[in-house]
Amino acid sequence: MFSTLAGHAKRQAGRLWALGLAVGLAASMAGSGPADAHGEKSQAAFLRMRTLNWYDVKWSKTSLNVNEEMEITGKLHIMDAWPVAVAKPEVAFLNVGMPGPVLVREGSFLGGKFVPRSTSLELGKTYEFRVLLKARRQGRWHVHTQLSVQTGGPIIGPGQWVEIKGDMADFKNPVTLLNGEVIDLEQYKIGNIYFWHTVWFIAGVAWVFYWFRKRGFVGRYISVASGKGGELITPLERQIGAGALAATLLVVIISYALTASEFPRTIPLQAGNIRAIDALNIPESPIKVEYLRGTYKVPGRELVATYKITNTGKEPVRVGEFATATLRFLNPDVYTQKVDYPEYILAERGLSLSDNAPIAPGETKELTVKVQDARWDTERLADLAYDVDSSFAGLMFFFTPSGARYEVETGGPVIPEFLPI
Ligand SMILES: [Cu+2]
Repeated sequence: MFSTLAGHAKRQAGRLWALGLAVGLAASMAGSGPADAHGEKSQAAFLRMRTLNWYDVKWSKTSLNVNEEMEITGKLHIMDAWPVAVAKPEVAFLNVGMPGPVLVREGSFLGGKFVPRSTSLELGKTYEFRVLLKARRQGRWHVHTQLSVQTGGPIIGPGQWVEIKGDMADFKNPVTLLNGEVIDLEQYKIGNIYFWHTVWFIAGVAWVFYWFRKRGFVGRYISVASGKGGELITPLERQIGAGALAATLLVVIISYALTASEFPRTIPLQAGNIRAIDALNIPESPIKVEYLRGTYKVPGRELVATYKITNTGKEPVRVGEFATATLRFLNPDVYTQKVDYPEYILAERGLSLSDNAPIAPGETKELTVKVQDARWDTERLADLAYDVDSSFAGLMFFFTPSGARYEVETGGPVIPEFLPI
């Protein structure tokens, strides 16, 4: 009996060792690769898939000089499948995810509206967005779109590498004031702030040193302890204290008056939410999609989902793409041309169908869609098995021969399929 137990333990040890080796190898390989994603990988997969979907995202440039402008444009679909763990985007802010102001945001727009403040977005709607950026710091930066939802946190969009050449010292950020004066926001009045902070800091230090120069702690302690505390402060020192107070008040009053005359009209900080953002008017899709069931492999790089799809339109349609959590899984039969999208989240051959024939007008078809790509795993969507809600969602794109495109939100609960280790 002991010998069988020992044999069993030996086999397990061998297996564990092999597993450990594989994990170690994978970890060291991953560690040496370039850092493509910047935080979003570690977010819960179901939250990434079910909150929102960025699509048609375009970066107007990926290489520019300091002071040169670029824009990121695209569409933002707020998912109907919005999870209960995240507050609805009633207060949300359109942001850009980058390591500090390597580009400055000249303007951002949602539904054509300028949105420097938080906005209110509705579930199930699609919005057009545009972010105008200006290059500031030289280097190679991964620039993401991002929507921050109050109490929910950041939801990170696709990122693209942007190369900035030149020297940050040349950066200018001119802004025209209401009175017509043009200022450079990069430098404006910084000298003034340094000057006044330094003046008062020096005055404070001088005051401490003035009192400290005589007797010090011990001498003063002895004076007070021996009952001679009243003689510690001389009449001259009292006059100097009064003079210092008067000088301080005088400087405050005069500088206040000078500043008020230099800037006679000032306004408080502008704040508050921007409501009534126009959503895109997307005509109702003639394709009805009913999600039936789905599974995904753990560990693995595969999601298989079965749908009942009805085409009520006039043209045959084909499934061309499934987009979720910034990833795009393309059907190579539909996307025959090279797609311009960041490589780390573009699975050009990531989508295959159980039946490749187009869905004819009036036809209802049960179709199994297989999403299969290493990116499903590297972007850690396979980690759905660790989440508290094993369900997915995404946009499915249908294409007609005439070039029309219909996007339909799909998704639902999926069952993990655990592979033997
Ligand atoms: Cu990144």
